[in-house]
Amino acid sequence: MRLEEYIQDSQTLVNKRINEYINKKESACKLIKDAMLYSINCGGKRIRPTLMFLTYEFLSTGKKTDIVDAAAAIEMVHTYSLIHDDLPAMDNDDLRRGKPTNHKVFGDGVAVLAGDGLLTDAFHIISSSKKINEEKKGMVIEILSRRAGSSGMVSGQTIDLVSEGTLLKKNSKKELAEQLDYIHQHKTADMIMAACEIGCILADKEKDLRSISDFAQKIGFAFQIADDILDVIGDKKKIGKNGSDKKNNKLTYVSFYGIEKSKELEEKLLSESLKILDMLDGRDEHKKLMKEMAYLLIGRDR
Ligand code: GRG
Repeated sequence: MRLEEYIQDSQTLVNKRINEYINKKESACKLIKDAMLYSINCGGKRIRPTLMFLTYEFLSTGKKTDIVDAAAAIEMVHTYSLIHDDLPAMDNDDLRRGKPTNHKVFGDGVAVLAGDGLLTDAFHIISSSKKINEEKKGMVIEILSRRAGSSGMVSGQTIDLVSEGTLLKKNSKKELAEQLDYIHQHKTADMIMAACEIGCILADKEKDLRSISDFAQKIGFAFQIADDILDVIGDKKKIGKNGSDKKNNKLTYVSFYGIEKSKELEEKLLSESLKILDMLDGRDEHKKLMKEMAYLLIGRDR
């Protein structure tokens, strides 16, 4: 199977499951369902669900549909984070996924609640799943809540938020470099790690968890460096948002290391991640797709 087909198939599956799940809610009010589905249906590459499916299928003989509830959950958590990130109190962006941001359409208050709804329901879709076995549910929830919560993405976002204007302050170079890695690790890499770790756990391959985490951490970092580069040199239409890092005086790889060095770091992380994959046993077809996915994350065709 070609990677494009694999991604499309993953997108279709996850979109269908999230829409079905939200539409079916009887006591949820129409406004919150509309606001949640607006951001879900605004596009989005579904990178995290695709990585979860790939890791699962690489390490087991199962198929995507077995774990669709976990894949839907991680996309719901991701979409919540984007809605909140775009709010005036955070990045104050008008465009996301090429469309007006949630708060531009529904107002700030409803956008906060749409994010809250997606986050909370993500844990409900897992806990009420008829497909994930009971023992595994606890493990999946533990990983997702740890990587998305205050030990993970929320702290990355917090430091990112308060780092605005940091470049103007007198922090030492070493402190800034540490702060930058902290942001990239937690804001971005943690959710990529959660996707692959959950795929690995659901495949019943705890023995491979360390290697899968390392692989995911490297591609997660590389993905964020690529995003920093795109914010500066990317085609606004293609990336579906206006570059706002410079405007917000953000500490990014590009602002700290410059474009050339950022590209070098991205390449190094990519090649290290591929070496980790090479040491793992699994279905060859999926290993190949995972490698292609790693290239795609940094915006390169293989
Ligand atoms: C609000 C707690 C909280 C966290 C927000 C995801 C995030 C953290 C902020 C968004 C800004 C940003 C550049 C984050 C880095 C991760 C990243 C590149 C997100 C965009 O993910 P994609 O490219 O987006 O997968 P799509 O739209 O394709 O889903």
